[in-house]
Amino acid sequence: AEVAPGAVHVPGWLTADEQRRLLDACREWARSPAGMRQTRLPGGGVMSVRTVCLGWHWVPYRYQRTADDGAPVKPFPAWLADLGRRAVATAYGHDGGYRPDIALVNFYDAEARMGQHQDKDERSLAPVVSLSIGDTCVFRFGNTRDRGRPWSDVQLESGDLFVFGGESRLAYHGVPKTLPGTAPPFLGLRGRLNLTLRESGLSP
Ligand code: MD5
Ligand code: FE
Repeated sequence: AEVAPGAVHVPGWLTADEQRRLLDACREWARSPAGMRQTRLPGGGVMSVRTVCLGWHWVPYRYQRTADDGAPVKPFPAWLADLGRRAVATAYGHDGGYRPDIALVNFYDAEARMGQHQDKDERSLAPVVSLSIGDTCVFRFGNTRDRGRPWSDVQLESGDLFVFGGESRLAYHGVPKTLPGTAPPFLGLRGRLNLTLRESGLSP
């Protein structure tokens, strides 16, 4: 369903097998070195979400080659780029030559939230592909002007695909809450994982 221009929600896009395989991959990526960490903000705060990066390592508010522990960022696998192209083709009817080279894997425990923000640290305005696994969340899709209203709250469930491109690429958005205990039992996951695939626009 097209929620706004360029913003397409495809509920239940990932099969149970694909969700299990992505979860296994995330568990591997989460391991040190260059593993999952809570991002420190310049103002002294710490994000409640835990994040591991592939391809390029995100620190507020830019991308770098090394993780917080000084280790090289984990590679962005070719199979994940293929999945990203299939996702864009599903949402838009064609993949537009999509070549993602960054993945941010966010883990939300029962208390984690993400405040309203824009994703503007990429030099490319190619779409962001979002894949959800585990607990359902409330996703707040806002406007391009500021953090305030109007917004619409959408529930994202395990297996859902969301593609943010075109006019929606720079919309404010966040995750005001998750719904603990709603993950499908076959996953054996407490919490929520979200993978976002992006094009950096940086040289390889
Ligand atoms: C999440 N992650 O559920 C979300 C999904 C992040 C982040 O926000 O920055 O890691 S990505 C949602 C997104 C990306 C780009 C544009 C828009 C939404 N949007 O225009 O609403 O953990
Ligand atoms: Fe974001």
